[in-house]
Amino acid sequence: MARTDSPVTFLRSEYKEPAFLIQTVDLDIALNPARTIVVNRMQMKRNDRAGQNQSLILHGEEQELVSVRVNGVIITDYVLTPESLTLKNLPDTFELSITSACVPEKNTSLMGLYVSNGNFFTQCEAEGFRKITYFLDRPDVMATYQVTLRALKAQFPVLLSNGNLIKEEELGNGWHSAVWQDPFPKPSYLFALVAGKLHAIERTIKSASGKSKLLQVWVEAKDLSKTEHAMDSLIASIRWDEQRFGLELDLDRFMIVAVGDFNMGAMENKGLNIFNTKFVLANPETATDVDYGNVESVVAHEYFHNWTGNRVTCKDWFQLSLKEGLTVFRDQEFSADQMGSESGKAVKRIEDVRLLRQVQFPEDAGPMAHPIRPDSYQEINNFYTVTVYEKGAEVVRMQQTLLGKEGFRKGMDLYFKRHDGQAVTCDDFTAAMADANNKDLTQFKYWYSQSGTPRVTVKESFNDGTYQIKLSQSCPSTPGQTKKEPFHIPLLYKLIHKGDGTLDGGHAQEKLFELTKASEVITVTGLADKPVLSINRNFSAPIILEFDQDEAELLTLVKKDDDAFNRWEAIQKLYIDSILSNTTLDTAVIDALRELLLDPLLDPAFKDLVFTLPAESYLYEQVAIIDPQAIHLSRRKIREQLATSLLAEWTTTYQNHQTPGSYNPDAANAGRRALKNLALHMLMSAQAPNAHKWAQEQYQSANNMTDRYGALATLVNFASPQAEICLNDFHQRFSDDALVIDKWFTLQATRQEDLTGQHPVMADVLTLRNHPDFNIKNPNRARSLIHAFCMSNPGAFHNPNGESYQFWAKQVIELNQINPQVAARLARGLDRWKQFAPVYQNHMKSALELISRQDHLSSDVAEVIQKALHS
Ligand code: B3K
Ligand code: ZN
Repeated sequence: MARTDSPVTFLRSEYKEPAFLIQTVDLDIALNPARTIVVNRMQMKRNDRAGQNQSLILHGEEQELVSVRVNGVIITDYVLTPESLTLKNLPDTFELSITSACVPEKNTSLMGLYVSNGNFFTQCEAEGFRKITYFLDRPDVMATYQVTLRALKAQFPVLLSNGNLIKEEELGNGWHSAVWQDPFPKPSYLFALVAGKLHAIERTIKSASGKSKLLQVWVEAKDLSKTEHAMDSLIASIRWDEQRFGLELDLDRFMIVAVGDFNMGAMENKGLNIFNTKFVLANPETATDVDYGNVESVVAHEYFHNWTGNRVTCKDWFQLSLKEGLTVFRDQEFSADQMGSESGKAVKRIEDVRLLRQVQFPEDAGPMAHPIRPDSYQEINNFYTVTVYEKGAEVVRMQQTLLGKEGFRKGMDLYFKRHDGQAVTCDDFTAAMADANNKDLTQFKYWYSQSGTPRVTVKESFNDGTYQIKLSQSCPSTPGQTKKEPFHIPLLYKLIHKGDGTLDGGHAQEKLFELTKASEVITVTGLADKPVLSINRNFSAPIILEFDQDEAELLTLVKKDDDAFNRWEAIQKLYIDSILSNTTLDTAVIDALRELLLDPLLDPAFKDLVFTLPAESYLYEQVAIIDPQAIHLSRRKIREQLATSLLAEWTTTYQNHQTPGSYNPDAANAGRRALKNLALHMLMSAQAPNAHKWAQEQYQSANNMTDRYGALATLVNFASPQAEICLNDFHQRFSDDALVIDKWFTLQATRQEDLTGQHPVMADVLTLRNHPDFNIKNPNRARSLIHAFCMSNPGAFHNPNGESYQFWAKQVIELNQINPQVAARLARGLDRWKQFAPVYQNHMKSALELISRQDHLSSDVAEVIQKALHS
């Protein structure tokens, strides 16, 4: 976060114990948007495990230091820099009291204490607490907190902090106060406060051991009717963690608060989770099925952190995946269980893998590639990545696959038994898994230390009833890592019979093969004919599989595989082959797809994924030199082929998947809507005679946002004459709802490029950038237009004229001044520039250089740009 002209690199190998420990923290905060005064009283103790006579170096940024007292006596012989406060010659134990001031209303970085729509909020992870007070702002310093909040009651009637409410008082002059106590020691990054005009819905439940728990969801008054789903999701999460992992809510009260200005999704502050409104508010008119699913999984994710992250936390920020990978794995498992059916679980798995491949695989192949436990960073905020989160979750999942569900649970139990209340490492986690199961995970740990996506090549042979599978693994070199050791890769596989799909006896079972060497062979004897291999079932390892199966074999998998993931995967391979060779799909493939589309036993949500083509960013990873327009056009051609060759089926699909009656967000209904809206899109693409009329009718008569937005998206994407009227109607209808207006921006920023060149998306984006509703300071709004266009519309963004890259650079530069985290996220947009064909590459390079020439780049943006240009 700190602005820096000479970047400092932090190394995992340089971990040092803190010189002092902070046992208790007593904060007294007088809240005022223009000048907030913080009095921080800490009981300090020298750390026996660190060297003696060390100075105390406290972190502190963007504060005005008012006074420092040691054991009640004012001292002045300290050293103050823009980033630290150093005290020397201290006793072994003492009380340190620091008074400082900050200006929340000027804080646009949204880290530390800030104001959003007149209310106060905090964001401390990773290093925001140091903007509130001087502190040992590192996760291995854990203390218990008591917090007194003071504010004008009329303006800030609600005062919230972590833990339990102890006391409320009227103070005179219109001021009031509240005292909060959190009984659990925590690192500073889990501190939070909220103050302002907010209202809550409440429920009281009994936890597994019969204790009463008060649950609250706090929002602005106008949003109270959109909180039910978040509350239901919270209760479902509490129940799931009790049942699956035996983990109970430990506080008497648990609060969720929604805020409209927030850098990311949500934050797991102890007992006081703060959420982006996007992941709390939902009602049928304003939220889509996808939004409903996201609210459920983000609420679950933050709640699950209470154990994986808060009760057991990270020793340093290099261990981030210890809490994030594990918690993503837990929220994925939770959401899968909420799907209600086996095929629903497969749908969830496919969605998770799609995200991994679209975003994490490119990251792992680019200049920012890092292991899930990085060894170095310049700006920790840049390491809240899909690698740490999503690949981290895959690494946890592989441990469950290797140990079995019960073995994994034993490992989790041991992890909590050993480490509750501690700040620990990824090694401690794998040690608990290994020890509880008597399993050697030494080699497995390369997944934590090596970056890059491993490639596994499969070669088969079949002779006289003996079938051999030769597996070889390798991993491309990544920044700082040229040589890689072989990974321990769990591969689920099964042999499928070409005819009816099943083989006899022992051959019919799914098996687990643990690939540990550079190359190994699996031999199966006694087979009548060559089987079809289904391997890496359910995506058992996050690898790139290099396996040449011909169309006939892939179609056998499409038709006969009982692993839904691999059925889907076989279709993806057929799509990729056609797109990359710029051909069309064979009739046999279209026939197989027709059968799937009409199969009454298949889940509509699964069918929707079957017809969703691989993302452009994933296709880019399949070629040596990226020609984004060629890939875009060829991908569009395949979609048009799917639309026209199955025209009759899309018509019946559209008609047969209506969901009349009141809105129900459950997986079954959401799946029907997803497929129906895909059908509408296909009908438009195929220029079916009724398509425009149906889309317009659906737009007007929809009783839920999924259908209204789905219809509008179709009209806009296919430049229907009705598009503008409906867009205006949509804006007017929802003008008071910021999250829906975000959708309105995103839809226009991500629409399909007009191939005639008459009406380029870039031109619309420039107009929208000046729209009165656009506000670059609000992260959701900035992302809804700028990030959406630059990062989610590759067909329009990658224009050989290079204009959009200049636009991108200017936005990064402007955001850098306002909010370095939002800027740095956008700055990742050209990570893969060196892979692009020269005409694009040259424009990209000048855009990157334009940014790198700026003075006062934040450490966030500087790290991203410098790595893109130089690694
Ligand atoms: N732990 C937070 C992320 C904080 C990001 C700081 N730049 C949310 C989450 O992963 O649950
Ligand atoms: Zn998290």
